[in-house]
Formats: sequence, structure tokens, C-alpha cells
Amino acid sequence: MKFTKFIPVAGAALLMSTAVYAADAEISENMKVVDPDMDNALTLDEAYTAGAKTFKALNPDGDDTLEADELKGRVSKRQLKEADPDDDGSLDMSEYKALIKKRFEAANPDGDDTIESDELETRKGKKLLELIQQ
Ligand SMILES: [Ca+2]
Ligand SMILES: [Ca+2]
Ligand SMILES: [Ca+2]
Ligand SMILES: [Ca+2]
Repeated sequence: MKFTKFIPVAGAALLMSTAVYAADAEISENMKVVDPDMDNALTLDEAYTAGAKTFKALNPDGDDTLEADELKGRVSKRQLKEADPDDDGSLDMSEYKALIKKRFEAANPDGDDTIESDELETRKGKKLLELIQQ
């Protein structure tokens, strides 16, 4: 009796570990865009690099700052206020980077130095993507 019970449980456990492994190894489409070395781990430096490109793309007027209308849909009014210590109503590159760092840390609950695909695809990961993906 005990023996017949044991087999399906072991089978299920094996199946589960296979599924977890597959999800772990899979590189998400979003990760492919923001992670140039494709190691399925986004470092803060890689996020800054992708963010700097996005900053330029969002800034067609070519000044040094992103104004509220340029940030539209990515940074709310309240978030802009928080991320704007000099209170000029816009984000310069250093303010933008500080916001990337904040969202990076929020999206990295395991506290290692990188964001993996599964973390990037969470709600908080998507908030980070809004700043580093065009
Ligand atoms: Ca990487
Ligand atoms: Ca601008
Ligand atoms: Ca500012
Ligand atoms: Ca992580």
C-alpha cells in the first residue's frame, strides 16, 4: 500500500523540478532586448546602458532633460515629483538613473546583483522595463 502511493508522488516531484528548470533557463523576449550579453541576468550597469538609450529616444527635443510629456505613461506625476529632487519638473540623466536604480532594486527581491527573466516579467520588473525599453 505504501509502495504504490510513493511512486506517483515521486513522479510528480520529478515533473515539477523539470518545469522549474525550464522556466529558469528561458530568456524572455523583453530580456533579449535589454540584456546585450544574453546571459539572462540584467546587471544594474546593463540597465543604465539600456536606460541611457531610452532616455535619448524619449527626448526628441535634444535638451538634457525629460519633461512630463516626454515621460508620459512611464513615470506618473507623483513618481516624477519623487524622482525630481531639484524640483524643476523634469528628469536629467542622473535623476533618471536614480529612478532606474530604485525600480531595479524593487524588481530584485532575492537581493543578488542581477534581474533574471522571471523577475523582469513581474509587475515590478515591468516598471523597470518602462524606463529601459523604448
Ligand atoms: Ca547580462
Ligand atoms: Ca526634453
Ligand atoms: Ca530635475
Ligand atoms: Ca535577482
